[in-house]
Amino acid sequence: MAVERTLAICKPDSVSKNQVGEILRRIQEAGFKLRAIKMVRLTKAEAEGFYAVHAERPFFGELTEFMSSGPCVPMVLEKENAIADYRALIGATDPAEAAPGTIRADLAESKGKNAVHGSDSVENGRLEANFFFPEHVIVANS
Ligand code: 3AN
Repeated sequence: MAVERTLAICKPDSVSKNQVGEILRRIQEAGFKLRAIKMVRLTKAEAEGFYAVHAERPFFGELTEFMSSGPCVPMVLEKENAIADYRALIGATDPAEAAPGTIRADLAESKGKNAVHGSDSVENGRLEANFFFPEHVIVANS
C-alpha cells in the first residue's frame, strides 16, 4: 500500500471543547505520523476558499460561518493508506451515523459541528495540506 498524506482539522467545536489532545492521541495511536500542525483562526473568506468545492451546497454559509467562528487546528498526517484509514478513524459526516468508537461518534454533536475534517482523496489531501502549510514546512519522512 502506498504512503499517503491527509489534511486533518480539529474544527472550532472540538478546539473550544479542549478535545485536541484526545483527537491527536487517537490519531497517533492509530499509527499516523504527524508532519505539520498549527492553530489558526480562518477569516470567512479563507473558509470560503478552503471549502470552495461546496460553494453550491445549501449549507455553505453555515459551514463557512462555523469554520471561521473560532480557532481550528489543521495538521498533516502521513501513513500507508492514510486517506481511507483516517476517514475510518473519524467516522461518517453525521455523528448519528458514525460507527461506534469513531472520533465523530464519540466527540461530535451534529453534521455541521462534527469535530474534525479529513481529505477525501490523495489529490485533495495535497491541495488541502498546501492551503495551510507550504510544502517546505511539512516535515519529511524521519
Ligand atoms: P466530510 O467532512 O465527511 O468529507 P462532506 O464532504 O460531505 O463531509 O461535507 C463537507 C463539510 O460540510 C463537512 N465537514 C460537514 O461538517 C459539512 N456539512 C455536510 N453536511 C452538512 C449539513 N447538512 N449541514 C451543515 N454542515 C454540513
